[in-house]
Parts: sequence; C-alpha cells; structure tokens
Amino acid sequence: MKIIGIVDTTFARFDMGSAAVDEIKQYVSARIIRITVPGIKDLPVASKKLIEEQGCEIVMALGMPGAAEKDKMCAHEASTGIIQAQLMTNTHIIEVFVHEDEGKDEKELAFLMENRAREHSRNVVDLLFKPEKLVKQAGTGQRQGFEDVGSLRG
Ligand code: RDL
Ligand code: RDL
Repeated sequence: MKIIGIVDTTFARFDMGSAAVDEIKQYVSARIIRITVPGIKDLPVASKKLIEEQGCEIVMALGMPGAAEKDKMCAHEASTGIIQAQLMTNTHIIEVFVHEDEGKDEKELAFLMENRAREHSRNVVDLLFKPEKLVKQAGTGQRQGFEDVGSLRG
C-alpha cells in the first residue's frame, strides 16, 4: 500500500492536516502518516524524515505564514527548504501555504485554508495514483482555494 505523509503546524489557525486526511480518504485507500510541528520552518526536515525514515512516496506540507513582514520572510525560507528536501529525496512535497492575509476576514481565511488543503489533496492523489489526470488539466488555470482562473481566450 502506498504511504502518504501529512505534516502541518500548530502555528496555523485552522486544522489543515485533518482536512487533507479526510479528503484523501474519500478518494483512495492509502496509509497516511501524519505529524504536526510547531511552524513552517520545521516542515522541510519533518517531510524529509517521512520520506526517508517512514517510506512516504509523497508528502503534503501544510502551513500558515502570518501577516507580518518577518512571517513572509519565514515563508520564503520554509519554501526554499521544502524545495531542497524534494531535490534531496527526489520526491514531491506538495506545499500548501495559506498566508494569513489572503482572507479578508476570519471566515474567508478558514474557507481558504480548508479548500486549499482539500484541493491540493486531490492533486496529491492524482500525482501518486493517476498522473494522467493532471496532464488533462494542463494549461487550464487551476487554482487551489478560490476559483480557478481558466485558460486564456484569444
Ligand atoms: O523552529 C521553530 C520555529 O522557528 C519555527 O516553527 C518557525 O516556523 C515559527 N515561525 C516563526 O518563527 C515566524 O516568525 C512561524 C512563522 N513566523 C509563521 O508565519 N508561520 C509559521 N511559523 O508557521
Ligand atoms: O507544491 C504545491 C504548490 O505549492 C506549488 O504547486 C506552487 O507552485 C503553486 N503556486 C503558488 O503556491 C503560488 O503562490 C503557484 C504560483 N503561486 C504561481 O504564481 N504559479 C504557479 N504556481 O504555477
């Protein structure tokens, strides 16, 4: 059975990990290993450990960068680390970040955090089980969370 890793953070203000687990379970039977770390800068090594020590074939790294300038810097550093962990392990780590200032209020932020987690979960399922489904969506302007923007007309 394929193993999917889920890492999320205690810093985030919505339980994105649970949304991801719930979504994946609706589509496939895979073994899911979930861990939670304090914040986004802890996601790269946690993801790498899930791959190297627990045999995960793909990992989702979910987190919420705060709204302050230092948080955006932190998010950039975390992203760089996540990319490095992917290259070191030759394994996808799907980064699911929702910046705290992406939502206009708490309700919209919660909506976005849940929806982006769920939509990227479907990407994870497709990458692992049905990569040809993503090829069919090439160039279609997919977005995770809010509305898709669509292909260019012209
Ligand atoms: O390794 C412990 C912490 O440094 C780590 O958990 C950081 O990711 C925590 N953190 C910050 O220090 C920060 O300035 C976070 C943010 N901002 C942030 O915006 N989002 C986080 N963590 O998830
Ligand atoms: O690993 C999953 C995603 O994090 C990854 O696919 C990102 O490249 C998605 N993405 C963003 O998160 C973003 O803020 C993209 C953009 N912006 C962008 O401008 N163009 C993209 N992806 O192709």
